[in-house]
Amino acid sequence: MQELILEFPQPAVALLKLNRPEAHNALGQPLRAALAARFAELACNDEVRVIVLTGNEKVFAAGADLRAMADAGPVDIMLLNNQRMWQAIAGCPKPVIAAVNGYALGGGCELAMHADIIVAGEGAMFGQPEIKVGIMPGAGGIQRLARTVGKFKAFRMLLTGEPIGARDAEAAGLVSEVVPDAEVLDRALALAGSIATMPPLAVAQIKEVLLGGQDASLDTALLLERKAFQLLFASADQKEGMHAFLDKRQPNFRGR
Ligand code: CO8
Repeated sequence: MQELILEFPQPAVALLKLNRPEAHNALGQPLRAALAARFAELACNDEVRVIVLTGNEKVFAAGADLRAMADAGPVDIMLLNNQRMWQAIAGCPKPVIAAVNGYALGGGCELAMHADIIVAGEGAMFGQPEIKVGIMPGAGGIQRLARTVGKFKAFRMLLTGEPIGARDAEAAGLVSEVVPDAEVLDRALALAGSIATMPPLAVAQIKEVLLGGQDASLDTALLLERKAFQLLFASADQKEGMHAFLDKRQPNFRGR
């Protein structure tokens, strides 16, 4: 059985489904490698403009594979070179939408936080329970969580290991929107479809500037934003978008 399923449910949208239901989609090494390979491939596929990442109706992902990690030593963990797989996702230039039903725990919550938009079902649960098994998050679960929900909510989640529900996650800024459980994937695909009609160069610049700017001073980030803004005036899509507006017609963006 394939642990990661790739589908193309609509034009310009790739759908990646985590598929290890017997282990609650635990992110073992083969699944991590498959994710990295698919993200690297989709990043270079000109037919794909948006990537949707999902699990199943019960679980997004329950974290790293505890069965595979229980007896590991530090060198085993180092040799996994996990950062390479995370980098393939973090560095993806195309928008990534996580469609989350059920548990997004540990590495699963970290995976969701690698996305740019998170659509969650009302019953979704987000948490970093690593502390309960004697470790701590190691793939951004501390830094990304704290930068997203702030110090006080992050510490509560990290030090108790207790998950929070979708509504609390939304209030904390960890989720883009909450919808009924049965509508999560459809909503994520609808958002993906809408973004896929946008000019790809502007989409890519927005993603790069937002993420790059988060690590910079405000002045540097504003400079980055200004330069990217100016650069987009070199694109055919800028001319097309503005003239289509003035001509009262739909634009046809070609990514040029
Ligand atoms: N790893 C391996 N197997 C798992 C995992 C997991 N993380 N989570 C669930 N499973 C397995 C169970 O062992 C069980 O298998 P079996 O039927 O063979 O006994 C099956 O999935 C179903 O699980 P449960 O019976 O426990 O299902 P429940 O519905 O009762 O509970 C929970 C669901 C709450 C999700 C529960 O399974 C749970 O707490 N899971 C562990 C969550 C956790 O601790 N995650 C953190 C792991 S550590 C981590 O992620 C560190 C990340 C660092 C870097 C990441 C690199 C990828």
